[in-house]
Amino acid sequence: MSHTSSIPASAYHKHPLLMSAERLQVMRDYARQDPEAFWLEQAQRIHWHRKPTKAFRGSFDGDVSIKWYEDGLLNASVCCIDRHLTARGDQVALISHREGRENAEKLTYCMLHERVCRLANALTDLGVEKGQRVAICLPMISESVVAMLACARVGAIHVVLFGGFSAEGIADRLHDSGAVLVITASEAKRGSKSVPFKQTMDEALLKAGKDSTVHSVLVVRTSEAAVPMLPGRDYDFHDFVDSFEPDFIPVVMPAEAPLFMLYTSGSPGKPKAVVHTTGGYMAWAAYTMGMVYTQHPGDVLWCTADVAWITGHTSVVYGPLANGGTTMISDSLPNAPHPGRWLDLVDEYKVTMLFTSPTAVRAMMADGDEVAAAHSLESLRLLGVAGEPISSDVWLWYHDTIGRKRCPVADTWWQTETAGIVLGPVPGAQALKPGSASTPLPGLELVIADQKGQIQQNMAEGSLCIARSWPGQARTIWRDHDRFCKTYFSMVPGFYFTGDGARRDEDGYYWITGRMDDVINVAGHRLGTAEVEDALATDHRLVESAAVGVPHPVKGQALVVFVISRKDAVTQLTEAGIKTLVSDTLGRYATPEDVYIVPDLPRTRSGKIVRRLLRKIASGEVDNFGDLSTLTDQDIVRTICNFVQDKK
Ligand code: 6R9
Repeated sequence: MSHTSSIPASAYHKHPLLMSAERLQVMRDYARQDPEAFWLEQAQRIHWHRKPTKAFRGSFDGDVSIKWYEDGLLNASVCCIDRHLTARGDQVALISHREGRENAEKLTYCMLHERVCRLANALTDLGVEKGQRVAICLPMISESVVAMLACARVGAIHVVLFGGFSAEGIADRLHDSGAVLVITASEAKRGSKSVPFKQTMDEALLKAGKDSTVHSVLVVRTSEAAVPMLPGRDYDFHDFVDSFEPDFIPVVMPAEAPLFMLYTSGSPGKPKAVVHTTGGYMAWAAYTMGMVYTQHPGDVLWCTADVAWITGHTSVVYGPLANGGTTMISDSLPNAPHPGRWLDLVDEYKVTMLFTSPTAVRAMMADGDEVAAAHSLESLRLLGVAGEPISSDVWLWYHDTIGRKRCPVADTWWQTETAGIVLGPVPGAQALKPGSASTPLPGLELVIADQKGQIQQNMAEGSLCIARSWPGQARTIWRDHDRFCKTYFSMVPGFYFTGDGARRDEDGYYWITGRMDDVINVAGHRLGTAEVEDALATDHRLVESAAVGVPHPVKGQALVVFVISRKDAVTQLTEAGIKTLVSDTLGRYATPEDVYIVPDLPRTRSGKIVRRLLRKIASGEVDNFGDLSTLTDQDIVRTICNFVQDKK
């Protein structure tokens, strides 16, 4: 809420390496006056085999063409590893904590180099060539970081797939991306549960059948449990990889060569892979992470995101390593085996910067203040969040109880498509407003458009758009440039439309109001309601369905589905059956919180389902539905309300 007063930068200890307010202003002015020079200067944060002489070339109009640093040549793994070997080869680059194992694995830059090179040799031996796609589906273990960097080293495009996807979801993505090789694990532990990575991958490959382009599967054995291996296709990761040479000459890539693609839910329909390229992305990862999470000597950055999301790519792997920092990963849960587990790890590994999701903060808050009070948390100097809106009370709890009022909280707004932080405070250089994602980083020009697409000045509320390109901007949707143009550039012609609504206040601070399309955000995971409805439509006992997001105290939003059952169906639909159908088709993360089997749905005269009403009803409202006169059948609202109330 904007009425919470702001906290001045002077409220915190000013580390000598932090940027001053004056310097930040100089950067903003420079970026505005000479963007070309500004972005060429930011590109110096990374290592180039041939330095670029141009920054941006392209346009948001018509066929949308985006190119950055076009004549530059580089390799992303060199930016993240080789360039640090002389100055800090023995510094820890990666701390990998595994629940249930005594000591975390600590890889120095030299060790990381060795592992990445061995895998790069192994990939080459298996025939992986530059430009080909390699799918990575791993838990949060060191091999996931090594795998991404090894792909980068050989010039292959990595496609990291979330371990929570269903076999069908994985099969679709393998098919769409045309992946030739898969790197996966035998299983993963999530608290007391085992997640069968290899089994799901086998099912996915079986579904893909003869259409599959995958010729090899590397399997990291994460436990003693037996795992079926298909001779000629499956390889034990370490048995195979560890015998290769620990050196590999990086494949030098043009700046605009794709580095990775990442699937994300969008509007409408099926998930799409956004494509990020090497030069712009690397410079952008180094810049955005350097501005907000500046690495000071001795810093340990723990970003708790899964590597399968953009936050994992930029804030766990590429950003901190490009900046020569120490990054930490862990496969633990925030409150298992006991509440406060993540705080134990903050103390144990002397984490200085903790970057997590509002959902995790709310979960910690629900554990009670005593849990936080029982920890030292003295190592922390900066806290951060991203992925979903954080309310001012949760922000203040994080700030006061975890950060002990000593650590600034950086609420950063960004997207898979932006690849790095767009809105976020520069710690030490500006005031913080609890619940606001602050202001754009220098070089970014954000605008708010009204319903007609008119750009609004000063204080305003509307669609959040970006006026000019930035180096980390997604270049296209894999094999569907048309969809890319339509999704992001047709709403407000000439501008990138983010899909989010926002309000800009009197100080130019932005307050995100939420998605404006049919994307919902469950515990920081993007989910398209149309994806859920498509999954449900495969059951022919169902006439129609509507999926909506409703507020949830911990997850931010929860998925609720309404379905109409076919009257003549031989077997009856059940709520449990519907939940299983969604989780089998999309993945466990998409399991609906509630399912209501109803006789009909509220519709307008033109037949459109009125989701606004369903959202209200599912949130427990029983009246205040506003004007219902446009509905074909007003009684249905009362009928559905009764269904929901009966269940509660
Ligand atoms: C980084 C990431 C992007 C969507 C985005 C928005 C929501 C992200 C936010 C936020 C409010 C923040 N979002 N950060 N909403 N405040 N600080 O999460 O990428 O998974 O692509 O999600 O998440 O709705 O459009 P991604």
